[in-house]
Amino acid sequence: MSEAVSLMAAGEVGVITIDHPPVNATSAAVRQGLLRCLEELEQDARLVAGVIACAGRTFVAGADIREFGRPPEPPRLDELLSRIEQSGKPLVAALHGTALGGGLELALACHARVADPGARLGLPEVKLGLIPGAGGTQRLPRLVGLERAIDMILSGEPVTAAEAVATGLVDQIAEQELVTAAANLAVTLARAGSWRRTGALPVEPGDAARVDALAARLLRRSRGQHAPERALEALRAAVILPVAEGLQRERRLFEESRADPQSAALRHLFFAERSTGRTEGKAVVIERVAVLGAGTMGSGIAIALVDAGIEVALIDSDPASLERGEARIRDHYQGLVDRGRLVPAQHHARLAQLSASSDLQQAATADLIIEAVFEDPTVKRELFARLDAIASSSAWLATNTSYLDVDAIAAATARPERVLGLHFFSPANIMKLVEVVRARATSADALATGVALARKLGKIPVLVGNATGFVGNSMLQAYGRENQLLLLEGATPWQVDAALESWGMAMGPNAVLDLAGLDIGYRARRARSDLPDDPRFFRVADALVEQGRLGRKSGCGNYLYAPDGSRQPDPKVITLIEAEASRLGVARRSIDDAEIVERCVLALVNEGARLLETGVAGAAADIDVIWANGYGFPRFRGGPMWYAAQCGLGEVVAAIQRLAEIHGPLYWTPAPLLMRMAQSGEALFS
Ligand code: 3H9
Repeated sequence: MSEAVSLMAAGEVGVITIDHPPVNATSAAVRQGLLRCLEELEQDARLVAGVIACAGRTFVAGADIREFGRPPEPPRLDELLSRIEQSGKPLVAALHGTALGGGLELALACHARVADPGARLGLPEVKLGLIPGAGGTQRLPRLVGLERAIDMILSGEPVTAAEAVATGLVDQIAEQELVTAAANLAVTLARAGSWRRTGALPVEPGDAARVDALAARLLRRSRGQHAPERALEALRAAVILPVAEGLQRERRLFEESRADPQSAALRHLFFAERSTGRTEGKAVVIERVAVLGAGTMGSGIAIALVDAGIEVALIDSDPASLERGEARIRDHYQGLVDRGRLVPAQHHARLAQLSASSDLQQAATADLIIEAVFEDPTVKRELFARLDAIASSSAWLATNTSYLDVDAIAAATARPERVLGLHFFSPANIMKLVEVVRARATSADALATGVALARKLGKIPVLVGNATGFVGNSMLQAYGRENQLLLLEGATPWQVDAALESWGMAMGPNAVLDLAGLDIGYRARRARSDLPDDPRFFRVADALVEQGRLGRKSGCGNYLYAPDGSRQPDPKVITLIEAEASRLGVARRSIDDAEIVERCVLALVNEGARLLETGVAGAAADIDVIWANGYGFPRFRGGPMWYAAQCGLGEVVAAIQRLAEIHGPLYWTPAPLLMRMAQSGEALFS
């Protein structure tokens, strides 16, 4: 087996190369190899300096995340990097691809940094519930100042090579071959006989008021998470403590974050997001897509496709709707130009990829047709029946329905094996999640093609089975049902929202209903025959619609909206809820926040378990990915199923049974899968 790290002489420079696919993470073998090569380099009198570079697609993209759950193997990365910093020969990091986390920390410990123009550099540890643990919080502020370091570390967002050179994070952008450029700089440093040790530099503390405001803003954004708070503490230590003590403080805080259940949850999602959408089929490359329906969803999908370099024919039989959709897309791109995020040439190229027409025949040359017309099963079936005669025989047909039966839609065509669901979330150009729906006849190649397309769009595809609402919306129905019952029983919409938001949900369910438009669910419920025979079911939402309160778009719904979009509680809503509760004979009482969270979250878990058992969800991790990426479930809780596993399935079942005693079995019969697992001790996650 070839070594993960090797040393080769290039003239008087020793080039240390890390070759550890896929992303050159600093696994034990890499750390050991680096130490060995460093010692060889130091002992070799012919070599005056060194370069640390990587083979493959990227410089080190971080510590090996898989190792965090295991006992550490020596040498520790932080100790190795301090050793590198103290080396008697100058070392230059040659950065390409993504120098992230422990990778950027390795570069910071070197004596200079040269970057490929396309490199990106960052410390994304907070996204894994961690803080940089190998000197990042102490060395980065010494190079770029406290304010920029806070920005990079608390946001976790990477910077470009150009930004890095402007802030002093890297010394040069390579204008020639990267390793040669780094070697030349290393020789220059050796000849000069002096080089900078990052740890010896002072920290530029910046303007205290500005730094405090930035930190407060970033902490607000990461509400509920522990890692950004810890990272800030470590960064502040860099200003007041000598570097050796600062490094110790960082290490303690890193270890605390590594042991924090929030980090385990975030690491679970990291791997879960990369494990979804695995299929046996063979994906076909999609170059041209017809999007049918130019509404909000259709135009959002069109933008996502255009951004990925795909040619799009936007088709809508209603010329006015087509015009509005096209205008929406043009406005979107013009907005990017105005904000300097798109240069005119790119703007022109994007628009050139898009055509708009009222003629369905324009779909004839598409590799894939995505239907995004309104949620009416008859309209959809008729459209698919017409597509057979128009679409090329090799074209795939996808529906963007969010809950209708994909089998019924596929049955309208003569090629059901080429029909699948691609359930995008709104706004489709922003939301990462796509449920790739497998109907009865859908072929493996159709699924693989849908998954590959979603990945090309930068989305996270999750394979799901064909059941009303698939995975995400089935669970949303259970969650929404509890919200609605809590309202009848005595909670207010703003209390429910506040309780769930402070638990970590991005937005409370009543604010979400207002945003989406209460009439959407109202219409959908009327079209369904499979809903529980329960007069309380979504009764508050329905009563709001019947009073013309449709949500934000009508200025009122669960809340009252000011023209600037801000919301406030509306006493009329309480009157309406009280009237409905009294009509239905529901006794009202005071409800505490813990009950709100317990009932809404357990409703999700129980429904998730049912979907898992019936195979509509392929894995517990898939459910977590769906809820974290499509429904604002707090990532630091890992998703509903991870959360349930952490609570303990025995506890979860006991809590559901307790709720059944109070509220009856209609909604609170524990899913058989949960019962079995709780009894046998089998785990949801291996
Ligand atoms: C850290 O560094 C802590 C230190 O401060 C302190 C230490 C003491 N480890 O994403 P992709 C795998 S924390 C292990 O599909 P892309 C990934 O699972 C770390 N495995 O590719 C996948 O495996 P598979 C800070 C990793 O091109 C394969 O590589 N660093 C790691 O879309 C390809 O990944 C980060 O948080 C890892 N660090 O994106 C960076 N990274 O093929 C995390 C990736 O079996 N990584 N894998 O599914 C990323 O952001 C992206 O992977 C990257 C490439 C941008 C690098």
